[in-house]
Amino acid sequence: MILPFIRITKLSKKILFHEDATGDAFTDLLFNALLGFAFMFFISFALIQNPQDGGNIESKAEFIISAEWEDHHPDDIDLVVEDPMGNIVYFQKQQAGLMHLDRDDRGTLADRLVIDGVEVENPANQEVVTIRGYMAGEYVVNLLYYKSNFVTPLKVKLKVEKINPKLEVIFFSDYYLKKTGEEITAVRFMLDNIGNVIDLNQLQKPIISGGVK
Ligand SMILES: [Ca+2]
Ligand SMILES: [Ca+2]
Repeated sequence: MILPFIRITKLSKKILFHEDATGDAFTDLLFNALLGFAFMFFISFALIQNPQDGGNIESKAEFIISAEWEDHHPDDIDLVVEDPMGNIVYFQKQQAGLMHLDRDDRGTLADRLVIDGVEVENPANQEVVTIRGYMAGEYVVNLLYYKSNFVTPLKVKLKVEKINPKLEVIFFSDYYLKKTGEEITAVRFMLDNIGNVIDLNQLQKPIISGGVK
């Protein structure tokens, strides 16, 4: 595709310019530069993808576990989740097995960022763990009160959602956590080998003893 283009530009050059050797060298340089730009232009177009062709980020999750507490609240709640293989995901290990901690929400800490010189705040307090592929057995979902700033208990809303084949809330409950270091088992859920929830219970199982951080 490039060769015919070269021939055309050389021809145009002869038709348009009748100059001496110095001028000819200059026009050669000029046309080579133009040719270079034309080539880069062509490559740029070749690399542009149709937005409908791809580039989609596949967000695959089978289960989503979320903990939410009051907006603008400075306290830090952590999710700690253990899978049937004993993998544990939490703030110090954000990926374990097929589980992923999407964000360690630390209350109001790190909720502010500066965009173009303007400070923007995300007031939401929400911590989310996604389970991207399930296995048969029991998952344990714990809440850890990492940082308490007040004497009144903090209300935390915990939700477990099953994504496929259709979105379904398999567990939802509110908890009141009282003090720094407190770790409670919010729910345990048992899956069969095709991802059906076959048991739910709240037998307590500390995963991070003493609430270390
Ligand atoms: Ca947290
Ligand atoms: Ca927050």
